[in-house]
Amino acid sequence: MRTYLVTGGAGFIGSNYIHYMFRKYGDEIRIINVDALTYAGNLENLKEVAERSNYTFIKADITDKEAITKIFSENEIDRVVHFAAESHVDRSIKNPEVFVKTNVLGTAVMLNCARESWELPDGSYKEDKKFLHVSTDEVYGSLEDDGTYFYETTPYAPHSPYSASKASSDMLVKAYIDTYHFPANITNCSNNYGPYQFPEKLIPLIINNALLGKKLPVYGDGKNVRDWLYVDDHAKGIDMVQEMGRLGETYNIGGHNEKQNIEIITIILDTLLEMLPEDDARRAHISRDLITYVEDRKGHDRRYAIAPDKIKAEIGWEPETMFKEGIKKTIAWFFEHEEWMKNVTSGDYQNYYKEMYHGK
Ligand code: NAD
Ligand code: TDX
Repeated sequence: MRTYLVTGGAGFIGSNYIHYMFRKYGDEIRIINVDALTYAGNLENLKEVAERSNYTFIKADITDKEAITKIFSENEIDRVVHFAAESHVDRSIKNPEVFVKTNVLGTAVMLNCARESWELPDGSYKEDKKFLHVSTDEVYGSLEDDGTYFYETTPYAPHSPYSASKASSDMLVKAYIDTYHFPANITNCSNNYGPYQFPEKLIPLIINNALLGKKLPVYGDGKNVRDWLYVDDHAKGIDMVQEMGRLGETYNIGGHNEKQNIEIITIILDTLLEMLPEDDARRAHISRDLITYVEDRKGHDRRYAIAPDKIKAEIGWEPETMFKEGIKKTIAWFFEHEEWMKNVTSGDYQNYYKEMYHGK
């Protein structure tokens, strides 16, 4: 039975990945989820799998070398899937240091512990060991509105402290591949959306605010473009790259679904009205009047767009969920999980929101 060590599995993409993997492989695999449970980590995301005999949760910080070494020494790990990171650009602008600590130092610790556990005295590796580093398209910088795309060969040009820290972590993985022939892949993915996404990110924030009749904050002119991918499609891509990708290679994963932020917001408003029952009182306040233009994000990247040609040609992965369908599934999930939203937006979230949006 193959054993996976998943880092950051209590966050948005990590928890969706764990659900995906158990749906796909059932009892054929074992998953150990290591997560420090920062503000973004939530064990409620995993309550359906918590009792499985082939699932274990360990609360640990990936920068804690001793704790990570212990996990490798007590378990025969076959796959590492490394999600754990500080992931929100706006937070990185306010507090960059924790991004360097978790994203760069944490990745170094994960790489080093895996290498120490997997490397044989002659410099080769135990059979069938693989490390997948989950990264972002933001490392490539910003595109103009000119129909160009990010490719695996696009030079790195990160702008925010978040993307600079992710770029550094990618460089470390590449250094391990080149220096130690370390058995790793990197995936650089576009913006994800779907169940369990923390409402500091655009889509869940807009859904939550619209349902509460709160203003919908749009940065700058609202015409920045992101390439949205439904999170299950990402989870599938990660698994396919790890099992079918060429070791040492980077694969871009993207939705082929570019939209301006303002388009996303109007689609969400229209879909909410389409889906809410006729007698639901919240319909009365859901309108475009809630859209509020606010100060732009510092260093705001204009456009991200991925051409997922390599992953399609080599591995056969393609995005499967059309945005119209994905956003309906996402909104339906939020309707069914009002308690989840209430829980994650109580406490610290209120302070974050007040500071970030000046009480608007
Ligand atoms: P998230 O913020 O929702 O989750 C991050 C998880 O990592 C949380 O569970 C948190 O508790 C955990 N974590 C943070 N610091 C830790 C530490 N020091 N030790 C152990 N655990 C720690 O993030 P996400 O949106 O699920 O993103 C997951 C990964 O995917 C990240 O590496 C991110 O850069 C990458 N990514 C995200 C997107 C996106 O659209 N969200 C797109 C492309 C790539
Ligand atoms: O209130 C808002 N208003 C607004 O206009 C928020 C939260 C965002 N925005 C804009 C900024 C971006 O142009 O919406 C766009 C999307 O913003 P985020 O959801 O914060 O995502 P982004 O900055 O694009 O980064 C995301 O995708 C790549 C993830 O957070 C990263 O972890 C991932 O690497």
